[in-house]
Amino acid sequence: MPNPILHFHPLSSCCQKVLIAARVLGASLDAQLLNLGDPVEREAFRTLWPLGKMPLLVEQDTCIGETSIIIEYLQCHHAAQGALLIPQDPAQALEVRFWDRVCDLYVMAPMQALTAALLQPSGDGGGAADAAARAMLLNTYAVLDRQLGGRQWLAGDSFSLADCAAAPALFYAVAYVPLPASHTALSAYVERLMAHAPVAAVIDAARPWFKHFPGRAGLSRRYYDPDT
Ligand SMILES: N[C@@H](CCC(=O)N[C@@H](CS)C(=O)NCC(=O)O)C(=O)O
Repeated sequence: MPNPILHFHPLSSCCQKVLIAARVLGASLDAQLLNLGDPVEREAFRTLWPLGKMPLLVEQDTCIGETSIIIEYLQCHHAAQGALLIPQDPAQALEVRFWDRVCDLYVMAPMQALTAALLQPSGDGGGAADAAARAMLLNTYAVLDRQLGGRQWLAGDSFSLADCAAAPALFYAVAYVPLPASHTALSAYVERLMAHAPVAAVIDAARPWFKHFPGRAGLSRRYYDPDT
């Protein structure tokens, strides 16, 4: 059976979430580069997936959208023996899914809102929506910092779906709103995430594209040097 096709872009935080998961699960995908900035490609993609959002997984004639659903699908149908990102125990699975939602809705979404504001024709960010997104990030950082006290990963004892969501969302979010120095557990967690091999590989593959990230000025020099 052919591999499922992942329509993706290496710079996209949502796509990175699924790429990290695919590595952890040992799932083989055929990656199809998607440039939604190209109007023709965008229109063609919308005929396949009217919601117009990436990533999209296509397996034979079935389209599977939404990062968390794609990851659960990969775990069910394409994971190496024993590889898990959502625990089998229902209570543990619920905890993982909860923190995945927290990262998507309260880190990924405000980070995307800040990116979208910079992509507006005025391009200066600012404004009430911008302030709300920044406040949401700071509030979520505090929640995550509390959760991470004494823990290695966000939910449960092992790297999970929640960490797949957290890694790219936090990577870009801190470029806009740095972590407060008092959040030592969260800061250590971000370092741990970035050093984790599947995350490091996906972030590394995105390096050539960081020059197109509207918040690039806030990225650590480790990842983006404006002078090169
Ligand atoms: N809730 C969706 C979010 C998907 C999403 O926002 N994707 C972004 C890339 S990170 C996208 O397609 N943006 C292009 C656009 O909105 O036109 C998921 O988890 O898959």
